[in-house]
Amino acid sequence: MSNLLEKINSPDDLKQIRKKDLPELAEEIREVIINTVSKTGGHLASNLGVVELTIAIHYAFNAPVDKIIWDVGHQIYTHKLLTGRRERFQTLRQYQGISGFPLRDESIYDAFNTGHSGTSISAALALAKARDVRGKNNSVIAVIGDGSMTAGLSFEGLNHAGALNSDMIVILNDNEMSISPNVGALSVHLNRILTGQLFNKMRSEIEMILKAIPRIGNQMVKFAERVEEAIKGIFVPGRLFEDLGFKYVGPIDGHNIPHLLETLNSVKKLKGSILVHVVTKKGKGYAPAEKEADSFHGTPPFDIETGSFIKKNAPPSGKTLLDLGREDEKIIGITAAMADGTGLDKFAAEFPHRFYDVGIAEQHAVTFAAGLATEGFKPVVAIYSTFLQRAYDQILHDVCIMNLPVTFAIDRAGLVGEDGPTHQGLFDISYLRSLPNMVVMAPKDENEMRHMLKTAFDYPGPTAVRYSRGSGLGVPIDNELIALKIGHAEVLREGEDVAILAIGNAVYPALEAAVQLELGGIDATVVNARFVKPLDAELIRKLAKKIGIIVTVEENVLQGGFGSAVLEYLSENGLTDVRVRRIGIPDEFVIHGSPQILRKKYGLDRDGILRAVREVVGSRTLRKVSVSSRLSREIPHNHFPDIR
Ligand SMILES: Cc1ncc(C[n+]2csc(CCOP(=O)(O)OP(=O)(O)O)c2C)c(N)n1
Repeated sequence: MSNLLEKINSPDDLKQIRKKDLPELAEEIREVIINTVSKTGGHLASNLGVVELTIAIHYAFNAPVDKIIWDVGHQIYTHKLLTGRRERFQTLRQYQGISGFPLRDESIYDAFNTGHSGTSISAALALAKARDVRGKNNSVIAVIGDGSMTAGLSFEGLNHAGALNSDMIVILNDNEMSISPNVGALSVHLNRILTGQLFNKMRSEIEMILKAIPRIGNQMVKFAERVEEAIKGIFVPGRLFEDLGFKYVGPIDGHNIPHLLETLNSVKKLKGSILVHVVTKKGKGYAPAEKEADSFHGTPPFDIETGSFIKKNAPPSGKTLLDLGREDEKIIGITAAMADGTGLDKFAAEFPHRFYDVGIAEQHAVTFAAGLATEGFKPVVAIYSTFLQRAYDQILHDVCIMNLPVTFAIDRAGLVGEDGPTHQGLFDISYLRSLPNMVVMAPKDENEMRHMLKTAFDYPGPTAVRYSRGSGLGVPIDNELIALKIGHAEVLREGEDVAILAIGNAVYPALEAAVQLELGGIDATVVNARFVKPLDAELIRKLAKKIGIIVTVEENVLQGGFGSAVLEYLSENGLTDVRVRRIGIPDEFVIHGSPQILRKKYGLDRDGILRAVREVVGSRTLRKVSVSSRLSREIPHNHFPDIR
């Protein structure tokens, strides 16, 4: 195979490749993507589906003068390979390597940072308007999947763009999949367009056959046309988009480069808002990903030969929600296009009538849950921390003000890692604890998570249980689920020199640090805080008075987080002579990298906690304490397994 890709360092280089060689380039790109993602993990299936489309876009348009905005941005690997990041592609998603998403700081070809669904049309419209104001004539293109098109924000963008009729192009990449098969009326509409195309094909074939019938053939064709007129509304393709003010073009085969080029070269000359409907196959060109596009949507490293994953574990919350669902038929599971990732797929399989995948519609998911709660049900919204951000007003306005018993099962809270700043779950403690009525908890391990979810369902108001990504620490699991006492922490270790108050997955590193501190003559109390809200005020008061030095540890931003809650309590209760050190994420966005590396960077691992405690305890005279190994036996070995 000649190496076409090696010659490409920019879209200008791409344009030197002969059109007839572009399919070969597509195959090379597929090979590089499969090889790299098999080692780094990443969004394989989505990327394999848009190789030809991306080549065609860069061939037809003139980036970076023409602006391309990738919705979600997870499908951007071919774009990266064609825009000067080929040599660094092996570093994909690694700490200090290239990002798996568009980053303006990384390349002039990345016009807008993305990560969450549905932002591309609004952003593209803005770039189009800015262009108009400046009197320029570059193209602006938003590339958006059919899954992301279901996001409310996408419709807001379409609605505004159609009304302004600005010159912009929306390329709808329709693979009939979100992460799982796409859901909702829009997906039915798109499907109908495709069926309509089949109908058109069938129609011309039938027409030919009828015309061939001697004498009555032409009459029958006329009759058929009249029938067709009657059902036209059903089959006018893209009617929805046309009504929203877009010119609809399509559907076209997203793997046929000549056809794509012809279409894109034509539409770039058109005025107004254009929607190009492109049909692709998710996972195209790699059989295991074509077959199981959902498993290969976001994949850990895998074996190319067999397509088996090196490690892929189900989130333990899935089984717990299923167990609780069996106990209480009022529990309703709700997810926003993340049934698999949140483990709700198990619940869905057993209770299909008590489960809703609402599509990429977090706001709707929360208000829908609130409505069900007013009717006496116990909805659980299983969602990732970062995506719940989008539904903040719904949590406030529709759940908390009415004090409704909606449970938020918040997965991927804390450092999520390789997906970078748009995906880290570092804000939920802050944004939830400020809401009246909300109870906020975080378990130290998967066993406690089970009890917390039980606690949540038993509580008559809104609750949030936030836990980190992964399959858990491998601790023993209690069969019986018991509700915890709201607002009560767990003292894991008693020492007199310093009190370490840790929350969630920071608890075990804090315990490990305490073991090390003991070796160095510092005797630490370690508290598993369990609740961010309400805090265990009585315990904190006691520790403040007795020990006088407090270190808080949390995988959340420091502003407004758990440590802030402790400080607020101390300040409001006149406990101001306590020395406090907060460990957490400072006032910055956390880039991509493995959670292990990031924990080290931000001092959230054992050594970081150790250092911080030593600093804050400082020169205070230390008593000699006997070395004990009792705790090290209690700490699970693998408490931050490198799982996804
Ligand atoms: C607001 C938000 N919710 C959920 C996600 C998680 N997510 C990432 S990609 C994806 C599916 C997107 O489907 P589509 O746009 O059709 O792209 P495809 O992967 O099928 O190409 C989802 C649900 C997200 N990125 N943003």
